Amino acid sequence: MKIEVLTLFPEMFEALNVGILKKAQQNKLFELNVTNIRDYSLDKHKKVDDTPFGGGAGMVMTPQPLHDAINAVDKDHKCLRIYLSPKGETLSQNLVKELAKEENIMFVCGNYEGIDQRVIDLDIDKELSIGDYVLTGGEMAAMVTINAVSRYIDGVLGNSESTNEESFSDGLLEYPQYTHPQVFEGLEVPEVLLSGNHQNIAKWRHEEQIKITKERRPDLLK
Ligand code: 4FV
Repeated sequence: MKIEVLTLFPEMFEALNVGILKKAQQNKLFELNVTNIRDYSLDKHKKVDDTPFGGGAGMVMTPQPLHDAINAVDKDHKCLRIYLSPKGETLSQNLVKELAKEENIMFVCGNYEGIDQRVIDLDIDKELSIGDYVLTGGEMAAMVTINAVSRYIDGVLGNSESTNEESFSDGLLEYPQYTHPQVFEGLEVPEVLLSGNHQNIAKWRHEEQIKITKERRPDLLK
């Protein structure tokens, strides 16, 4: 998978160059290219924002730098072009799995009050939200999405990890996890997990999933 990111703050994406995502890039499991939108501004002062028509607080990103950056980086429109916005479809594990099937994805990160609507109309394929709150910029939303999607790229998770049994993978929240020591601060690991009886362990884990999901996310059970 090739991931293109357009942002005013390329340095923020250094956060993806650590841990398993760094290793995955080194192993060429996916490619991450980050472009500074400001490099495409034709303004003599490299301006990329201006006041909103109709008044209102804050600034809006001007269309020319964005439009030119998008079409220079993705000249043949091979990318699924995603703009991060509270107005978009809310990210979910199912949508993550769908995005993981794409060969090329471009994340366009707005800042300030957002971007000129004409860029969305002309150049964007999908608006995507990571939740019902407002951020100062789309960069962290892009990183959250890239992180979640990358877990579904073959080879990114080691053999010991899997996307099979985790929250939302079967529509339920995940069962509680325990590791060594067997007793910690006087609290013991549930006996069944020490039994070696895999059928009973699986039964206990599913029962825990149902219990936790009923308590915390009954909406998932519908
Ligand atoms: C956001 C979200 C988000 C809105 C204006 C960036 C900001 C600024 N993106 N999920 N929630 N974006 O708040 O994705 O341009």
